[in-house]
This record gives sequence, C-alpha cells and structure tokens, in this order.
Amino acid sequence: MKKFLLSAIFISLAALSFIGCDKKSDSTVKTQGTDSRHTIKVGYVQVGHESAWRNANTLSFKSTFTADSGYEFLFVDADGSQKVQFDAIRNFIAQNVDYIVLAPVVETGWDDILKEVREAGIPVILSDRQIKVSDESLYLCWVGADFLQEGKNAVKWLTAYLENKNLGTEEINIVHLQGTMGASAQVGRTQGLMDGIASYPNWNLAAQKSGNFTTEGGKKAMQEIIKSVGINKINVLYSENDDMTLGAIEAIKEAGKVPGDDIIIISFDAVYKAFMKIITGEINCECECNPLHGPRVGEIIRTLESGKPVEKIQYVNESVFDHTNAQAVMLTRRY
Ligand code: GYE
Repeated sequence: MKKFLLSAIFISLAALSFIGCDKKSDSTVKTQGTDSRHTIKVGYVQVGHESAWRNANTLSFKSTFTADSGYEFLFVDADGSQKVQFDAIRNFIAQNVDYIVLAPVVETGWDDILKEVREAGIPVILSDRQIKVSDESLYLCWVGADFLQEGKNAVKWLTAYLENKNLGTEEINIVHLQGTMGASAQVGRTQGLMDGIASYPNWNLAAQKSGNFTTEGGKKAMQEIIKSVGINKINVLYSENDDMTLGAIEAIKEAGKVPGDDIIIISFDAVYKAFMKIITGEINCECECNPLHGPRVGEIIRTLESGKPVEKIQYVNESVFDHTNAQAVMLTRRY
C-alpha cells in the first residue's frame, strides 16, 4: 500500500506545485493526539550535536514526537557523518517506519539512498539543510531556513553599519569563518557574503577558513587567520554560526583586541549565549536561524495523515538582531 501511495505522491508532484498523499484510502487511518488509533513511526536522522542550534533542534523534535502525541520516535545522531546517515536510513527502512525525516549533513550524494527509500515506499521529509538531487520527487518536502537570505541580511546590516560610522568608502578587510563545507547552511551564507564582496569594491576577503560549525574549530581557524593575516588588518569577522563565533572571540581577545569594537562581528543563529554577547558588545550583529523545526514537521505529518497536500518548500521567517533590538527578544530565547 505504501508503495502505491508514494507513486501517487510522485505523480501529483509533476502536475502540482504542492504535493500530498491520500492516506485515507489506507485502511489504517492514523491521527495524531490522544484519539489516535495507530502509532506513527517516525525516524529522524540528525546531523550531529556540533552546536547549540543543533541541540535545540534535537530537543524540539524529541519534545514534539512523543508517545503521548501518538508517535514512536527513532532518533539517530550522525555525528557529522553522511555515511552514518546512510546507515540510519537503511535501518529505518528495515524497521518499516512511516516517515523518514532527514537533516542532511551535506547537499550532495543523496540520489542512490533516496531511491532505496522510494523503493521501500517511505515518504522523506527534509528538515534544516537542503539537498541537490537529480529528481526532486525523491523527497516529499523540505522545511528550514533560507540561508542565502540570511547571508544577504548580514550584508545589508554591514552596509548600513559602515555607512552610519562614515566608513562606507573605507577599505574593509573581512575574515570569513565557514561552517561544514558542502552543508547548505554554509553554501547559502557563503554565497551571501561573496555577492556582497562582489558589489562593494572596497570590501576585501582577507581570509576564509572552515571551523566546521564548532567552538573549537572556530577558535583554531581564527588563531590561524590571525597568525597569517595579522590582527591589526582585520576589520570584520563574518562567522557562519554562533559556536564558531564564541571560539573566534576567545582568539581575538587572546590576540589583545576587543571583539565588537576593534573588530566588527557578524554571526548566525542567534542563540541565547550570542544574545548575551550582543548585550556586552562583543557581537555586533546576529542573523537569526530558527532551529525549532519539530512542531513544523509534526504539522506536515498531521496534514499528510489527514490526506491533505503540503507545500514542497517551506521557509521559516527570520530576523536580524543588534544592540537596538536584542534585549527584548533575549528574555524569551530558550536555546
Ligand atoms: O547554523 C549551525 C549548525 O544547519 C542551520 O548547523 C544549521 C546550522 C546552524 O550546526 O549552528
């Protein structure tokens, strides 16, 4: 039955900009909540536990897909390995889950494994990062952030900030800490910066290094950059997540400079610790990335279970924070 349903999904995808599946035709209708007649088995393959963002994302899923809400939740932390993600997916197939939710480590390399999932007739919901596949119908839908837009938000903020300080035409040396290479969060945020550098002739890319989205990686990469570029030459740090930024801030302080003052610091995610740094002036700008995808994926599954269509691509709205607006939001930030 599942296979039949999945073919129906793929056919409707060709004709519509949204997709759905009519599980009502299945004799075992499943609904979420206390009146559920059937437990829904969901397998979630997570990227890892590299950052505060990631841990908040894991918690968001674990608190959404509870037994009380009618779910059996299978969770795998892939510790940054795509190979482990493949193994987890095969295991979910063997366990005959109803849905596979995938937060892919990197964008590429998913065609073959997703064909295996299609063979098994299991719908795939992508969450957080995106993938590049030859056939978009290999996954049902995706929910997450627009990483290129986040990068554009950062560039827009920096442009206004420099103009405000009468530095709009000065030479600006930017140091760029990248996340895990090939992850769509890295690809989009990097593209945003590259577009900015291309459009401002006075902006220079002084150095670029991956810190793999971790505090340790960010500190090490920043120390190496300081050594090769020289701390006095650095005007801006553009760091693709908060964990790396916290590490880089330590490196900047150890080199005798004041983060947020001697060096303008732009970071991504906007977790609680980063809000604290805005308040103390050590981070100038936070481009928000929202990790609370559990309820969003729950909603998608509920919709599918009721036989209704879901949108193929769902972007989450996000903000930009600096000293002008951080205080109020920080009080409600739980991650
Ligand atoms: O920014 C970073 C993390 O994919 C959006 O992954 C996510 C990124 C997030 O580890 O902190």
